[in-house]
Amino acid sequence: MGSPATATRSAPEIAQALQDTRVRTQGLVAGVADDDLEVVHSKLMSPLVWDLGHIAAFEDLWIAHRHGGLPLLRDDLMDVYDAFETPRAGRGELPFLRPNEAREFLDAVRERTLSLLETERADPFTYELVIRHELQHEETMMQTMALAQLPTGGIRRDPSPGGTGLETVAVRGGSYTLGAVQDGFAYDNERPQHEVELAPFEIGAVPVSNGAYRAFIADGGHERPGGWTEDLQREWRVDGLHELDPDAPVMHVSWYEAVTFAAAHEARLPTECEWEAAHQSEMLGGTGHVWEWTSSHFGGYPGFVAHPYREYSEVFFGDDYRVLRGSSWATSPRVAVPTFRNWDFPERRQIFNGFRIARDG
Ligand code: AVJ
Ligand code: FE
Repeated sequence: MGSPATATRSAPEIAQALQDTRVRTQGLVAGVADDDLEVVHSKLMSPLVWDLGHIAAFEDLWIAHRHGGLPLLRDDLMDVYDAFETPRAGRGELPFLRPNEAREFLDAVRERTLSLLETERADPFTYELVIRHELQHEETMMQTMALAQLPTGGIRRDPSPGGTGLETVAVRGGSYTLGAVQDGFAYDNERPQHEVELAPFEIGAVPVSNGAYRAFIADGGHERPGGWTEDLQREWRVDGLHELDPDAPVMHVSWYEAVTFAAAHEARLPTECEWEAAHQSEMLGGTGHVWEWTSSHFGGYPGFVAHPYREYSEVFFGDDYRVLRGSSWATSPRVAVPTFRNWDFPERRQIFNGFRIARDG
């Protein structure tokens, strides 16, 4: 897990962060042929070039249009790049920009962004929103690239933390203050900061390793009833496990697999409150390798207030999603703050997700 990003304030700092982020985006796709940018590699993911156009459209909407009061650069493209209106599955058929057009669109939007930054009093929140949005889409693109077996622009997994993930550390019960402080950038779902009362618990010293997971499968773990709901096919990640580094955290496992593994080890998943409390207690090893499933559903903290980017969190609250905590090898340190909450459907495994176990203390 990276150190929390210091709040960006001055215009030169913002310009630098925008630039660094764009260099990272361009580095990711630099070695990808135009055909591979345009094709739908997985029905779970957008074509990579859609992400590029969407990054530009989002930046123009928030900076030049909403913050600067200018008309949109490409009003005609707003529906194509509205993630909420157009689910990923249908994006292959959209009239999105071709690779060269998307690159030009990114440049044209950025030009307006930078000139606004010089002439207007910059609102750091909006710029930070745009920077982190692009960084998050970089990870989305890396998921697509991993599925398509395309190289991820020099960004690789870190060396393994070691450990099986079956060893646990004890965390004291009591009161913990969770969520993001009032100052600085945070997503609305990280606020308000609030107190929770936790019973003592144990949590995995590191995420569960490939080796421990492989032993579980070899032992017939995937024959267990597990946490599957009836409408979901039992789908286990059993192939190719022997080719993986046994000491690396297991990756691309669904929430159901994680729950079943934990139950087989007389354990459970941590709640997201437990995860954050353990992180505060400086007990968590091996963070920053994989997103870690928790048992928690995604919802608003007590007193939740949606921020102007309403579609970021609130529309996903409810029983459909599970929260993941921490960050993966593909997450920018600027995004990977300890209060950050990620979420996905429990059957999903295309993200860089693993898990650690927990037990009542
Ligand atoms: C926080 C990773 C679940 O990809 O759906 C990007 C991030 N939101 N653009 C997602 C996001 C809008 C979001 N996750
Ligand atoms: Fe987005």
